[in-house]
Amino acid sequence: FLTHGDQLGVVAVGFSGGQCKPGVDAAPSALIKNGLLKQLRDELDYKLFHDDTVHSYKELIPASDPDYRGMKNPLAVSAVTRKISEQVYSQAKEGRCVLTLGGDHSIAIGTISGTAKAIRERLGREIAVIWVDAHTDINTPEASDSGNIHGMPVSFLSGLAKESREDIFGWLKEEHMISLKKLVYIGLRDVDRPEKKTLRDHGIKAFSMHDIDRHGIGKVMDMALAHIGTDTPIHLSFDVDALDPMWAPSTGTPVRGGLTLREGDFIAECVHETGCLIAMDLVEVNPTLDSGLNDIGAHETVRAGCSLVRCGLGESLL
Ligand code: B3U
Ligand code: MN
Ligand code: MN
Repeated sequence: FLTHGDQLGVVAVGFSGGQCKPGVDAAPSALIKNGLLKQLRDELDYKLFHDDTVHSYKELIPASDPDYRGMKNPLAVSAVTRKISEQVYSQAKEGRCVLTLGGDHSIAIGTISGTAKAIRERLGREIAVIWVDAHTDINTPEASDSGNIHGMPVSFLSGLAKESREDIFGWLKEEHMISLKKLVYIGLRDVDRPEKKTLRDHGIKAFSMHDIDRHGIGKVMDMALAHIGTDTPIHLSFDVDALDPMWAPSTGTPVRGGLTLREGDFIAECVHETGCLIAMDLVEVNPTLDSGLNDIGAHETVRAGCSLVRCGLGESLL
């Protein structure tokens, strides 16, 4: 077994600096208020390990944070993700599965570097990453049009983007890194041109919505998990914008033509079933963005997020 099955480390990250829309920092409280942690404790029987507070990391955010290599809020995102990396590492090194509630997707720089380091030290293994998202988040700073760091985490985690300044991701060392060979994307439909070139050049395994339409989600999950191989520790990083806006409208960059909630839950269930899940992130829920089109708004997005997490943590097991 890769983790103690009954123990769950929880990190609640109220941080939105990886992109420009406020409100994604309110997601952890909204998810918890909707009963997520109580359900994990009372219905799924996890013993939870976490601080009582949702971290805002205010003390780490500098008064002045000018753009650097086109990145917005570089000092803040670097300092906050460095702290998250330590938080996740200290949970994972105890052998716990770690649940991180974001926050925007830049926080994965922290979560994945933390588990990569802990699993190397504890098991001598490299982790695999399943990245469920409408986007690939693999822009380098120079290739990014937006400068938003939530579109760059995979490039920093894989070493595609390098920076020697310790205060701007230079703290990421070899031990924190992941291999692009053990990365699988699911749900893609809004990928920038330089990102497509990166996928091709590095032969990165990627299942777009087109692939899901063609093969069905069952076959896609078989192929995704076959690529990773059995008995490999898996970090599942789930961006709620992978879901269709019908199910998850309250997110910063909704893209039509996405996963149904059931397909999202199925992905999480399949990862759980492997017995190899060592960490899950749920990111980009923004309860303050309400489309107002109908009654499927912020509340539905929060509910969908809770469902994804419960499925990843074993709710559907009979
Ligand atoms: N690829 C674009 C858009 C984007 C990435 N992730 C989200 N949006 N959520 C970028 O800004 O890098
Ligand atoms: Mn993302
Ligand atoms: Mn996304």
